[in-house]
Amino acid sequence: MKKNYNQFKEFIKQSKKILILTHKGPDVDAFCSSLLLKQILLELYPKKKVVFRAKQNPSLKLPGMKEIEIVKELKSEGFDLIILTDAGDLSLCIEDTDNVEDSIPQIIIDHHDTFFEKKKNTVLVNENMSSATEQVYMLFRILYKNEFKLNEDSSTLVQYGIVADTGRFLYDITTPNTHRVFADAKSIVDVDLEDFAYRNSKFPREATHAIIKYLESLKIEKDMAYMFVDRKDLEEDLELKQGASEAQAFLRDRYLRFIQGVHWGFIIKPDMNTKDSWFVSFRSTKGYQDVRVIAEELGGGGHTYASGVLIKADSIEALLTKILNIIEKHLKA
Ligand SMILES: [Mn+2]
Repeated sequence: MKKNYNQFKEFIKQSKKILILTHKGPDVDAFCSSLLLKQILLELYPKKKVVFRAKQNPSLKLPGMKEIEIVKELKSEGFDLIILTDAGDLSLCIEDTDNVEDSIPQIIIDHHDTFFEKKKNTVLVNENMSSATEQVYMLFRILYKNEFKLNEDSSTLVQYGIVADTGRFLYDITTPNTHRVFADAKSIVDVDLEDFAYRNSKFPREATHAIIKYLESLKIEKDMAYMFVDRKDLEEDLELKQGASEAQAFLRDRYLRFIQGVHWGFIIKPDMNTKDSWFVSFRSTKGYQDVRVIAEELGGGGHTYASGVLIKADSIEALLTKILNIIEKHLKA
């Protein structure tokens, strides 16, 4: 048995109150892996207290989502173990205003390529799988063997998490094991994937105004495109502020790389919680640009063709200069 697997079990056994957290702005895999983890832990250890806290609900219906504790501020008081899913470091899960003790033992269950400095009292489980959901499933499958059984709810979570993060098995993070795990889950309950993919790709009509604003900023340089909205515009325009996140996700996933001649690029959104922080998301078509190295140099991380960074800059102009300089450097390299 792998050493970190045994450590995982030890950490769980020694704890009484477990807090599950996932990355900020959680996606489907973040929610599915967290909910799956919570459900399995409660089945295996009914006497332990297991709480999953987040600042927002999933945008579509997921089994067990009613048990998510929605909070304004994340707090770790009273817990003796923190488990992070779909994130490699606590800093990706909390904001400055949150109250989470870094000294509490931590288990990190992740699948991203970016690795953080290892801290004391921390167990890392990351075998670079397709999704955090697949990693949670494999961990329990191997550690608990026949004690661990899927039911309808957990099978649904496994399928949704994998389908969301692999883009319905299109991305090359999909491995034979991903298909095996999916097959295990599908033999318990057959979820309607077409319906799920459709619901998962909906966006609110309120995002339209923000989409227009973003498109006004579109710049294309050779095979790269980028878009942004400025913090000043966001502060003065409530409609833009409310739609910015959805617009950013829509344009990032379904517009940026789909312009003829464009293969990669980035999109910027101001972080409204801190006055000088910005989210920058990079995306590339397979085989074109390694955007992870660019994000890493800016202090972020992710996958080769999908990466991101939360970055500080005084103005949108200063931020763009910083990003474009690093891009230029990597293009020459
Ligand atoms: Mn993920």
